Amino acid sequence: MLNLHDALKQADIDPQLKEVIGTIAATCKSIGGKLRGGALSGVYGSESSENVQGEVQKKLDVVANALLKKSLLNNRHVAGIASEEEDDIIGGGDEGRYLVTFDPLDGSSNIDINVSVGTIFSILPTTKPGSQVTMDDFLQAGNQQVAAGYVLYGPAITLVLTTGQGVDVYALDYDGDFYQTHTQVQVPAATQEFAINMSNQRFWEPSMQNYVADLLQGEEGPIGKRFNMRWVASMVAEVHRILTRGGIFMYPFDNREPNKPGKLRLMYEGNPMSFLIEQAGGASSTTRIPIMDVVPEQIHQRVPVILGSREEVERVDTYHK
Ligand code: AHM
Ligand code: MG
Repeated sequence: MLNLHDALKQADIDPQLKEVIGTIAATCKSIGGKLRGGALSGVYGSESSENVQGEVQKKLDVVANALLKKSLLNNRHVAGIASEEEDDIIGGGDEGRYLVTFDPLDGSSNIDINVSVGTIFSILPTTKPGSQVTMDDFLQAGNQQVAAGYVLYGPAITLVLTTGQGVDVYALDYDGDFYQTHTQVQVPAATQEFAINMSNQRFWEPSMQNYVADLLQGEEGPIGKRFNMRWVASMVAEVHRILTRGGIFMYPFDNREPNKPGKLRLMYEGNPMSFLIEQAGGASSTTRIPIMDVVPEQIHQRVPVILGSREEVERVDTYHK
């Protein structure tokens, strides 16, 4: 069985990019170690601080962010980082050719209850190698990503990675190495399973309300098939389920806070997950355009996220035409 190091060795990508991916994987092992210890690791509970988006930070949000920040800024190939838990971008080495954006601990509401959470990352090329990074360097559309992935801290710790040549899955073994368990994962085009937080129903746009109402009508409705529903409230777990057996995940626009177009963030959640899903043959959309075509205006920008099995994502787009 190939470990991550040997799999990257064989990959036809820039050696510097391999080192950046290696750094992220190694750091996620440490984050996984903290989660394994649960309450014994002292990472349950909240901090008194809020992040830049006004969300109360969990202790593990802060710990995971600090670990990734330190290891990535120590990697000379990293020109800069942006994190869901940092107010601003942070410059790295002048010689670095890669920018890393990440959500250090996604699904924070699940930490204290011992349910799956994850780390999500996206790697972009620098637009001006050799000079200090600026915000403009980061504000690239998702279609510029050179790699993306996540680590799911569930019953197994799983790394899922794309470098634009399909999607590979690795499991963390007891000896501390990630080993490749699946290559070229494919999302089935059709599905009978959807994921959405139904408690927000009244805040959605009418077209989204209509689509979900039709899903609920099952074989008696216009879609003509029965659907099952799942909601883990950890995007990493939902995307992993979809990569494994298909499905559609939706965190659409809602008018609870009209100045925020959705809950999820483009640079740390929307783009990397869309890159993975599309590399596995699935689709992603804001309901209007492909997520990876959105040109970001702000680093912490939010975006409506619809992704998963192609047939269903296309159906959502049709409801919004
Ligand atoms: P977080 O980055 O603060 O953890 O928020 C993102 C998470 C996603 O993992 C998940 O899909 C969503 O928020 C769940 O939101 P809700 O609690 O509204 O159902
Ligand atoms: Mg998140």
